[in-house]
Amino acid sequence: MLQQTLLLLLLLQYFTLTLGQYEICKSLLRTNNGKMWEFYACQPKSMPMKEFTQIKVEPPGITCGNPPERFCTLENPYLCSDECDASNPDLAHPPQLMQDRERGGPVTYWQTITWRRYPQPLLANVTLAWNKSLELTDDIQITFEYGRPTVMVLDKSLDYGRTWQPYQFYADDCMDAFAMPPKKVQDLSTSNVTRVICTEEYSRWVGSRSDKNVRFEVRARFAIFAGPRLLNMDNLYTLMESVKGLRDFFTFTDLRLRLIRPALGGTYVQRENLYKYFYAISNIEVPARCKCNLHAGECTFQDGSLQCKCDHNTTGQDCHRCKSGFKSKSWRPGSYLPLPNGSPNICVVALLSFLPDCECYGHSNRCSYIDFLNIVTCVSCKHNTRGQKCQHCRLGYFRNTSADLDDENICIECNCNETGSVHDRCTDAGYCQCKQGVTGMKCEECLPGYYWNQGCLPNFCDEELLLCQNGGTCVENQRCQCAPQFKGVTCEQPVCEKEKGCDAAWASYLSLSTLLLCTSVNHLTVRTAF
Ligand SMILES: *[C@@H]1O[C@H](CO)[C@@H](O)[C@H](O)[C@H]1NC(C)=O
Ligand SMILES: *[C@@H]1O[C@H](CO)[C@@H](O)[C@H](O)[C@H]1NC(C)=O
Ligand SMILES: *[C@@H]1O[C@H](CO)[C@@H](O)[C@H](O)[C@H]1NC(C)=O
Ligand SMILES: *[C@@H]1O[C@H](CO)[C@@H](O)[C@H](O)[C@H]1NC(C)=O
Ligand SMILES: *[C@@H]1O[C@H](CO)[C@@H](O)[C@H](O)[C@H]1NC(C)=O
Ligand SMILES: *[C@@H]1O[C@H](CO)[C@@H](O)[C@H](O)[C@H]1NC(C)=O
Ligand SMILES: [Ca+2]
Repeated sequence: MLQQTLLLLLLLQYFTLTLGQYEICKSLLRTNNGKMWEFYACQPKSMPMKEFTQIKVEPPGITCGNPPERFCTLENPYLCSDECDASNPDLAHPPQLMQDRERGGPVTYWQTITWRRYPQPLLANVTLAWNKSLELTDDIQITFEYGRPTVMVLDKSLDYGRTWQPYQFYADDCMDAFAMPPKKVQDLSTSNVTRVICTEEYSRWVGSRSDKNVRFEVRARFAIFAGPRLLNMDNLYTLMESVKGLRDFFTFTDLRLRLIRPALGGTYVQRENLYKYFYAISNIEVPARCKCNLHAGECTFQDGSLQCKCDHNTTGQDCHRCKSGFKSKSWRPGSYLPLPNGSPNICVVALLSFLPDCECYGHSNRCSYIDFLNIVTCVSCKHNTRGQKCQHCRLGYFRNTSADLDDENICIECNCNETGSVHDRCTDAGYCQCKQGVTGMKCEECLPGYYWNQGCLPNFCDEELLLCQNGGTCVENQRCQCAPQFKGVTCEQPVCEKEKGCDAAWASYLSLSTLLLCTSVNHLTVRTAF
């Protein structure tokens, strides 16, 4: 009897999580006016995502078996018969054994080298990538053989691995490892359910292989809203819409396990037998669904990537855009509310205005009728467009000819160089009108024979003009740098040309002494005169 009740409860739990709501995106209704579609918010089913994972382990050489290596176990450290050998399929422990299906066969696992370099830390990263935004639907469960790590961090990324943030810290002593007080998910409440905590639940040595799993608790977090048996999922869905950051908390594109210290089997590391310390993971379970913004009921694996099968005239990997031609309103995600079917927030054709023929290619949703011209024209065209149908680009912009007319980025800024161009407008092909001597699409370069100085000025001197005289050199096409004995714009004047005594000195290269000589000769001359 008790067993039956338990089974029923388990079944109920299973059904609420898997069958649930929001399964279909639309249905065909018969009405007095004929058939018509009715649309609903919809999301794909939860799947075991481990099958679609790209797994990477770091640093290189962390996987055991190259060269072959012996290891011992914590339970019986003196029985060191096990061997890891990457070249022997029966004894190899490559990373893909974390995601294989064992189907009741022997347990297969990835294993690292042992901690033979103690006291250097034994660090390893396991990165799981999906190239797709996913939403957790149940606990992440990582199964460790030969003991769970005593210090570890689970990180997540929301941007395909560009940036990372901690998801949960794990340690046998949180204060010691991370200076964080230990918490349990049961300590969380509705106000702080998205708090990143450090937990000691999954890191302690339990003396046997009985508890192998490390969890990231999703079910227990859901239970804070939906009750211990997750019967009130409506409440969870309602809060998903209203509590800031709640949906994002369960969203990710990549996960990373940072393994920091292996199982010790006791309080201290025994230096005399370091072969019993290593990491071994046999399975990583990630139950999740594709994030499709409530615009898809299915998610498929094609061309090596998960892909939402977008409905509601949306498109994109996460159904995060309106299809072209359906942009009369801006895109919005579907909503879980109102219960039970939610709001689909579909993308609609750009033809919904009351005025006839109000076509603005999605750059405006308002038209006005101009009486004396007898035309309907779009008003307040957005995205830098203008024109009766928002079909032209504003001055200072040009049209991207490969983009659809309803593309938000159809108009590209001319971006003419302020100093080099006549004005900020450009041709249909994006060419700016340049001032004299200036060239380049944006008028940012000088023609040959010109140099840049607040625009392009004709070269004063250059190798062809050979303007600098008497051994002077041309500096940046702008001025002559004269040899010491000469001056003038083109170095045409000797430095002390009137003094006879300088004649001989001009041949000399010593300018300072030349000057001194000139002055002393001067004095001399004056004195002799008296
Ligand atoms: C693991 O990843 C972190 C960044 O998340 C990086 O700082 C660290 O160096 C990596 N560790 C190893 C052993 O590659
Ligand atoms: C990621 O997915 C997108 C969209 O499906 C695809 O275009 C891209 O090539 C994928 N990238 C990788 C690295 O698989
Ligand atoms: C979350 O909030 C509850 C009370 O609302 C508090 O008792 C608990 O300590 C908080 N948990 C964390 C991890 O801050
Ligand atoms: C999407 O557009 C097509 C073509 O106009 C239409 O038949 C279909 O009903 C639309 N679907 C949705 C969900 O709006
Ligand atoms: C023009 O539009 C196409 C298609 O949307 C796009 O791939 C391309 O990058 C755009 N070109 C520029 C210069 O923005
Ligand atoms: C204009 O072009 C010049 C020369 O290439 C460059 O130094 C300057 O930064 C440009 N000005 C702007 C606003 O881009
Ligand atoms: Ca396995």
